[in-house]
Amino acid sequence: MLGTRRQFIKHLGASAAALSLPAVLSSCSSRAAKPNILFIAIDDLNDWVGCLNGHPDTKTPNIDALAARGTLFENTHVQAPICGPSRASLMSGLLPSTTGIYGQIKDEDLRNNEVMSNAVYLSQFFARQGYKTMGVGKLFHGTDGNAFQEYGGIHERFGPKPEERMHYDPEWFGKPPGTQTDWGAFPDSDEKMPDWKFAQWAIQKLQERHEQPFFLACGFVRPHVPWHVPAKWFDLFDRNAISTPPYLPEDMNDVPEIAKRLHEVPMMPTTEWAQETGQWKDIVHAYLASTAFVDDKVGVVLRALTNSAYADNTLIILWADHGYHLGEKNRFAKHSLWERATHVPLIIAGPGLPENQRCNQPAGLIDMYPTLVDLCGYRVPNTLQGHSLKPLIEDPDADWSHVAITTYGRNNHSIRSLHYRYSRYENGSEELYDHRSDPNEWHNLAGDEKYNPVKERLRTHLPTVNADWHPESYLPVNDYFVREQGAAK
Ligand SMILES: [Ca+2]
Ligand SMILES: [Ca+2]
Repeated sequence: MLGTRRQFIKHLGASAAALSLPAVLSSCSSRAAKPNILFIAIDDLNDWVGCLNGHPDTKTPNIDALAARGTLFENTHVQAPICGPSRASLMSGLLPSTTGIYGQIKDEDLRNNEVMSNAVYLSQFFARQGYKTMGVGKLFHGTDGNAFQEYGGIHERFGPKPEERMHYDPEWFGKPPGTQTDWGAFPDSDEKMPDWKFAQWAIQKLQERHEQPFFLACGFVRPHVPWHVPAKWFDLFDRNAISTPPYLPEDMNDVPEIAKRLHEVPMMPTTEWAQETGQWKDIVHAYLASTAFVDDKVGVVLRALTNSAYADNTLIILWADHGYHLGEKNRFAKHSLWERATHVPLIIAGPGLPENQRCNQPAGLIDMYPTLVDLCGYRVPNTLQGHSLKPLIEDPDADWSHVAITTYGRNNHSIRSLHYRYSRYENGSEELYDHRSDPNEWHNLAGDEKYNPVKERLRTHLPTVNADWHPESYLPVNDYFVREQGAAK
C-alpha cells in the first residue's frame, strides 16, 4: 500500500517536473539554445552558510538567496578534504582512488599519469561542444592554463599580507611551518583583495557580448587562510556574542589509532590552545567575517548576471572545495574525513529549474560534471564516476541509491549516506556515526555488532580500485603521509 502511494506520488512528481522544469532543459535539445553556465567556486567554505544552518551567527544573504532560487543539495560532500585533490577530481570527473591524486599537486603535473593524461576536464568538455570557456581565480589548485580559453589570473592568490603576522605563526609556538593561518582585520579596503578583482573580471565578462554559449568560472579564495579581510566585515558581528562550535574533549577516545595519525595537522592551532589563550571566538569571528566577505562578492557577480543579457539563459552552480573545522575535533584545519571537513554547500539554479528546493540525498562534487552535461542536454560520458543530479532536481524525493565518497590518502575512505557516515582505513579500522542521533560524530558505533548489517551495506560502496599515488602528488603534513609517500616513491 505504502509502495503504491509512493509510486503515485513519484508519478505526480515526475509529471509536475515534466510540466514545470525545463524552459531551459527542453530547449537544450537544440544546439542554438544551449544555456550558459556560471560556475562559482569558494575555497575552504564549510557548511557555515545560513541555508545549511551550520552556524547560528553566520551572515550569507547572497548564497542563501541563491539557494532560494534553485536546489540546495544539503548533504553534499567532497572527494578529498583538501584543495588540490578535491579540485582535480571534480574537474576530471574521476575519483582520487582512480587518479592517485590524494595530495596537493601542481597544475602542470596533473596530467603526468596515464589516467589523467586521458581525462577531459569539465571546462574542456564544454569547449568541445562549442562553448567559450573563461575562468578567473582559484579553480584548480593553481590553475591549469589549458583548462580555459581565457583565464583572468589568480593575482596574489591569498591576498596582501600585513608586514608581520597578526595573531598566529606556527613557528612562534615551536610548530612546523607550512600554513598561512592567521587572523585579523586587514587590509583597509575590499579593492585590495584578489576576490574583489576576480569578481570584477567576471562582471566584465558578463557585460561583454558573446557569440557562443559560455562557461564562466569564478574561483574565490576566502575563507581560505589567512583569515584577513577588511574591518567592516568583522564589524558585522558582536565578537563576545559569537558561538563556538560543539566540542567534546574526550572525543578522540573511541577513534582508531590510524585515524588519529592520519588526521594529525601539527602546524595548526588546537582547540585546547585556543581555549587556553582565549582566542577561539576570535578565530571563529575571523572565519565568519571572511565568509561574509566572500558572500558579498558572490552577490556582486550574481547581480551582474541578473542585470546582463544572459539573465534568462544561464545555469548557476555554486560549490566549495571542502569544509573546515573551527575547533570541533580539537582542530582548526581541513584535512579530515569528518563531517565539518567534507560537508559543503552545493546549489544549482537557473531559468526553468525548480526554485526553493532542498534535497538531502547524498551528493558529491564529483556529480557536478555529469549534472551540468545532462542539464545542457548532452550525453553523459560513461568515463565519469559521478552521477547526474538531474533526477533529484526534478524530484528531490526520487529514489537514490548513490552515496558520497571522501578519500584522504590511499585507501582511507569515508562513505556518507542519507543517515550514516562510515569510514574505513587502509588497515581495516572503522568509524560509524548515525547523523540522526549524533550530528557531531562523537560516538563511534563501529564496534557495536548491532550495526554490522549497516556497515556491510555501506562497505559495498567502497572503491574497488585504490590507485598508487600519482608521482607528483604530495601531502607531507604529518608522519603518516611522509611514510606513505616515502613508501610510494
Ligand atoms: Ca580549499
Ligand atoms: Ca568520539
